[in-house]
Amino acid sequence: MLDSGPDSMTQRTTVFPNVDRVLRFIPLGVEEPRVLTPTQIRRYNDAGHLFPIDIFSSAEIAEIRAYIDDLLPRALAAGWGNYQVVNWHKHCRGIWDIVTEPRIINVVVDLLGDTVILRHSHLFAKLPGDPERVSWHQDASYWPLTPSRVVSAWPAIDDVDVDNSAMQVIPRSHHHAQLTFRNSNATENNVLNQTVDNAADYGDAPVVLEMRAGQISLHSDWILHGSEPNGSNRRRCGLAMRYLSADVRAYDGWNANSISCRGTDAGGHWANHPRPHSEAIPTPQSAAGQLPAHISTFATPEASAAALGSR
Ligand SMILES: O=C(O)CCC(=O)C(=O)O
Repeated sequence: MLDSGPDSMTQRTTVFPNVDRVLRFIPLGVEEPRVLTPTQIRRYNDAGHLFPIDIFSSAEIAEIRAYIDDLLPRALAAGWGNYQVVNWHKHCRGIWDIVTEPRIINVVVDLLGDTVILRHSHLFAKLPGDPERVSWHQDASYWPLTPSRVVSAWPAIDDVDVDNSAMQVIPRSHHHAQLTFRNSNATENNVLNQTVDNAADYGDAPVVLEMRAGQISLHSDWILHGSEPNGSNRRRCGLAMRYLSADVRAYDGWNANSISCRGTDAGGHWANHPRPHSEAIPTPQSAAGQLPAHISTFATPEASAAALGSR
């Protein structure tokens, strides 16, 4: 947990006081969806999430899992933490292929329209016995984007359930737009660094996004969500992939890591990283400054490697 300030009691509403942003949920959905049904689009807009959606066959996801099984120990050996595989679509061909998977983009097109940008990717590999949680938060609160209208797709790389701490959401909380939050405190073991207190007050009862490997969930950048420490002896790995339409604007260089996945970014605002040639992972030194400040350094590579061994 990266404690980003001395005070974890103060309630705040922004970490970007100088950026003028449209901070509310904007309903999504195209008129003639091709993959999602109108009912599913309504459910996404009403509840702020949608799951499970079948994408990868069991053979396909087994191949992806084998790829991650190889990548993760290499990342840990290089000095990265298990929550620090961020934007590796710029370096690793296999990650690029997942985030640009046409069947996933087809789903996202039904929500965002014909132009889809992947803004960033983040592997959430919760290791067996992993003490870290993801405290209740709203993604939009972390990102200097306007209007904040991001769809996250989260493919389950392992089977995810209550026991290995699947992600949970507070349905309908996205209708509240920006909520107050505080800096997380060290005892929370938060992977990130914001915490919304009393999350249950802002929507329906929490829903656990239990899925079979190969399925994806979708969630709005405004929905409250998080996950508990992993008390099981099974890994719980998913790749969070953040999509938006090209008309969204990013500040502070948050347009630098993207891929234009579908359609044309007429304004050229978003970077368009090509498919990497290899699986070369970055060294922590060469990537200095590229990791967003809210990604924890709490899990040491040593602790991660020890836990990984028990998978
Ligand atoms: O994987 C998790 O436990 C949390 C992921 C998350 O916060 C996100 O995808 O926005």
